[in-house]
Amino acid sequence: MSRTIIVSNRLPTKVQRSAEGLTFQPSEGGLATGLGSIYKADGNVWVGWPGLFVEDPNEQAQVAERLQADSMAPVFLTEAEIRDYYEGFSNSTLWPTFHYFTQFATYEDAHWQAYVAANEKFCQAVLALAGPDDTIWVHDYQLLLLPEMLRRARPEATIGFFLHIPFPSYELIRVLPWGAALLNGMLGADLIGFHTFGYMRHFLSAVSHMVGYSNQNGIVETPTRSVLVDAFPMGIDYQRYAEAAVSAEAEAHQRTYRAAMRGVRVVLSIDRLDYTKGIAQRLRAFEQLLVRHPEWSGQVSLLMVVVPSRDQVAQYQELKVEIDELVGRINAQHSTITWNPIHYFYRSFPFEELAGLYRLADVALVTPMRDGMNLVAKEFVACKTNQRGVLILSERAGAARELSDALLINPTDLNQLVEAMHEALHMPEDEQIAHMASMQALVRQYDVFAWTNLFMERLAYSKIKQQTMSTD
Ligand code: GDG
Repeated sequence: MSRTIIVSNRLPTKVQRSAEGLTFQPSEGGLATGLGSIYKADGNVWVGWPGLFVEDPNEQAQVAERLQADSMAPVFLTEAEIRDYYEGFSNSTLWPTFHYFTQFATYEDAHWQAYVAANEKFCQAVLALAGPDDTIWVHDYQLLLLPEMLRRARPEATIGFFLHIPFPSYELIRVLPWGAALLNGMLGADLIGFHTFGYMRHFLSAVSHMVGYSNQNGIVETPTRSVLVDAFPMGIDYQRYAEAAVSAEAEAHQRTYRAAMRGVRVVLSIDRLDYTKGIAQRLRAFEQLLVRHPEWSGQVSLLMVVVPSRDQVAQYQELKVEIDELVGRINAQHSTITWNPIHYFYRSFPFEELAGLYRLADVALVTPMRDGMNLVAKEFVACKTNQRGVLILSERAGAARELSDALLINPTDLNQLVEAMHEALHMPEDEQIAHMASMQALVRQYDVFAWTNLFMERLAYSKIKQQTMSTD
């Protein structure tokens, strides 16, 4: 029987250490939902790091046994691997480079060596489970070398790769001393997927300049195989968000929030703490809105959720300080006894409360400097079941390619951001409904299940094509 093996840096279950011992919490992430029907099916498995350091072999066995019952197989990382492969090469070299933040990128040979070794470790974990004809779907920038490693060991396997972050211009890739090796790593796959055609074009151009393989209609010809490259914009579980937004729980949350806000309009901002998300720029723009359009003073509040992330990396710690200071300064300068300009939460909310916030918001401010896709934009759209509300969206988020009915802005252009907020808060209801309805139709149709099916179908097709070509 042929199996499907999903591989990503993190497993879809969060394992944490508490006073009572280890706890296991299923992740609510979009990827886990979308791939749930695949990895939970008979014989299939998800391979990845459980997200914490486990040293004791007995404890490792206990974690492995528990995860195995839920179709998962853990890859345990050492403290040095977490530091050099994960926080180092993945999050301090690839993440900033692929998001055009080269000023934050480090180029450490030791981190590169750890990245190669960790990819090899994931490879061994997959090989321990995979048969020669299995389908393996590898995810994201932490595992760029894995497709080629797997290909060498399992030449007949069907291997797919999907990148969740942007693929930048060739000019950025060639800055990396290991650029060609990374491209060759990805080319071990039969199918390589990106969120947008733009990222796909950047990849093809980098491959042609740095590896010397040309392509025709997205098919890269290597000396031994052809590799299909395509765009698959990732969706969300639309139904789940739409239903959560009208649930009794979300309604109760929304009612409490509304009463507390006393008629003040709400601009919502939700992100992981990350310099790519444009959080500080957003705060400055909100401050300018109050300065340039003082009529909004006392009438509108920014509700900002920042989810803690990567707090071991220096830039993230600095960004946290910057955000804390900006919020403090703006609130100190503008608040009144009865009104707070910014409600700032540095934590994550349970799913139903999140749905309540989406439902409450008059405007969602999704203004990343760069973002592979951005699912928050799509979740906001799905939760607006009465079709009132305005999405302000950065043109540099992958989601902007699909959600062209949003108010699209350049996040560096502070003036544009200020005026977009002003316009959004003034937008007549019939206009809001027209834009929201057309975005909803799109987000509903191309949901995460459609995304998964399309990728798996194309992967199967790329393999059949490969086989017909080799027998011709
Ligand atoms: C990467 C790429 C790409 C946020 N706050 C809370 C919460 N969230 C959930 C959101 C959303 C998810 O986190 C964030 O997803 P994004 O897509 O916005 O961003 P990244 O984490 O950077 O994801 C990105 C994605 O991969 C998929 O390919 O779109 O471009 O960077 O689902 O709802 N969830 C809960 N409470 C919170 O407070 N429960």
